[in-house]
Amino acid sequence: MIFKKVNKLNGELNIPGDKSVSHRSIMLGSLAEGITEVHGFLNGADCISSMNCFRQMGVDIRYDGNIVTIYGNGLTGLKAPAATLDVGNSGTTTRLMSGILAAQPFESRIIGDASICKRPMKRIMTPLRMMGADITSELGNDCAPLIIKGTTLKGIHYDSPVASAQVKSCILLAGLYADGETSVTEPYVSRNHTELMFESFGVPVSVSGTTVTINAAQKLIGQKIMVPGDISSAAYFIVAGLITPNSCITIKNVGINPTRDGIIEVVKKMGGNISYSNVSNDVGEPTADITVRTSSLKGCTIEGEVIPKLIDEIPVIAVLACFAEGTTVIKDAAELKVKESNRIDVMVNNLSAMGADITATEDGMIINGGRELHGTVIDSMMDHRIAMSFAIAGLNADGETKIEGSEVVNISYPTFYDDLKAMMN
Ligand code: SPQ
Repeated sequence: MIFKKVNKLNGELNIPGDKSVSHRSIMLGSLAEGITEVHGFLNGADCISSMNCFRQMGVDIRYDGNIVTIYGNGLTGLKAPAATLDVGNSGTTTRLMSGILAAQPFESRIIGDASICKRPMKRIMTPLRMMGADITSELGNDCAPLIIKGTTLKGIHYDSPVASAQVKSCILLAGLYADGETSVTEPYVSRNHTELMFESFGVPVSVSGTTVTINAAQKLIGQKIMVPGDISSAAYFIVAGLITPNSCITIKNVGINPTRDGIIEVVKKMGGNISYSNVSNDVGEPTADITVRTSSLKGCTIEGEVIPKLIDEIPVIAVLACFAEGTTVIKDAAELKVKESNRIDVMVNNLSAMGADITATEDGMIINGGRELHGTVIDSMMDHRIAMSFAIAGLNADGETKIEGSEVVNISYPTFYDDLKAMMN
């Protein structure tokens, strides 16, 4: 796919459903009693992987392209899958589902694509084993394929070395089945969609600072879930509206959960013209329409507790920083190295190739903004967030920006290019 400079972007759009919430709706709906109806489900490859895995375990999940209807099997009703569970490219499916599988009365095997087979699984294997789980990495490299022999679990307290919602959620899902109390403390609060959804399915959750505690559940009760628009997907349009001349973009019904809204905080700190309207707290996850306008931006430092609140937006924030006056420093973000690609190296190499002044550090990057970008060939490394970030950079660079592997946006935002094109009219 090729991108060229545009001189304006204007319009309104509805962003697809939140990926994190969509995954969790499939998992909790499958474990619930009764029917769970999911509105606004993200029809992206990762969430479809979750759906197919639970179908393989005997859950009747129907999707008409609009509403997902899950006829839950109850906490103890999953069936042994007849074949290996394939999670595709989805880290969330791998890690969250492992917590559930650890407690089932059957053995399962998880595989995924080349990227999944390189992502670290020790971070979930360690706490799950502390709970009594039998989980092994088939190749002995602490990565997938994983073999999980379900067994009886006991509650633990786990001090997580990383702020990771996938680690936290894996332990909490295992905790639904564990004997006694299960709690997780994180260095900083990570996204809390699992906790919010537990509460709505009838599982009490207690939160104190960065510690979350639950007890074994008796049952989950099927729910109606309204999935908000994904702020991680909205981020590309937020940045596009800020850096492209003569632009005004309104993104409707975006999830603004305070554990996910770090990009808004950063945009405000950089002096961006961004505002909320139609703020709603009605449906479990808060939402708002977000409007952005072309802005003069200044660099800033992004570090500490805001990092887990914008971890997936850092690639596109790096693009934003190239269009700000002065220096932007991103720290405490070493987690970027273990995503679908090494997002520090891939951003630094590709933005450097476009002419940006950007340097990689151990746990982030330093960007001196204000240099003109020029088009080049970008290898997406089959990472959806890299492809979308460089589409936005390409619309603001001289010459042609060619993105290889551009189809990878299917993972989280299948209609991304169409939605972007609609802003150019
Ligand atoms: O599911 P996957 O592949 O891990 O997806 C990513 C993404 O960019 O879409 C990360 F690469 O999002 C993660 C996110 O980084 C989704 C997630 C969740 O739903 O719980 C939590 C974050 O990961 P982590 O490792 O910080 O818990």
